[in-house]
Amino acid sequence: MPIRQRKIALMGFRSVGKSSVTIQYVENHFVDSYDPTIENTFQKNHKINGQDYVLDVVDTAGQDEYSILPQTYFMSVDGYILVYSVNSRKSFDVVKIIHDKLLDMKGNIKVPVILVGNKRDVAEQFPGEREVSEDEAKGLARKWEVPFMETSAKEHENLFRPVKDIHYLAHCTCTYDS
Ligand SMILES: Nc1nc2c(ncn2[C@@H]2O[C@H](COP(=O)(O)OP(=O)(O)O)[C@@H](O)[C@H]2O)c(=O)[nH]1
Ligand SMILES: [Mg+2]
Repeated sequence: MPIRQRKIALMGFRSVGKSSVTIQYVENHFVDSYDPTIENTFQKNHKINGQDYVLDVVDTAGQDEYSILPQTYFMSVDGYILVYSVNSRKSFDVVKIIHDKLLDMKGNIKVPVILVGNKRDVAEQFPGEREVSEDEAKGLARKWEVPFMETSAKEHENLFRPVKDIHYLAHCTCTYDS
């Protein structure tokens, strides 16, 4: 079978851990400080049900509520991992805005998205710092009809669920406006 190539972009507010999740996922280690302004693409190979996939994982520099998303994020990306951090309400608001923009640009077709609440370890250690409950995020994911998980890039927690979820992203049939 020929190798299939898919491109997946991590998007979200600054400092939520997009780069940490990406590097933990692709290279299996935690980086404590990573240049927050750069965008990088990593490659990871996966075998899913006997099919080889090469995933291009785009770790974007981050967005805020005012960001104008570049065309390339719509045209060539197969699936999106929208990351917020469980100790930042603002970052949760930002993923909602990004999701709206994606739907808008794609003409409201179903956009393949995974919702990820990172820094779960912080909320476990300091419950008072949690600003977004798991239930609330589950509710949003249900509304969007997308997979959701809380992760910790630091504790390497739940980062292998994306393999299953990437299966979901990789099998979405995306239609692009030409
Ligand atoms: N405690 C904790 N810190 C994290 C986690 N993920 C990232 N960080 C820290 O949060 C800061 C921002 O992470 P980074 O990956 O650069 O965020 P990005 O701007 O979204 O790419 C860094 O200091 C990371 O070490 C996590 O799961 N738990
Ligand atoms: Mg980053």
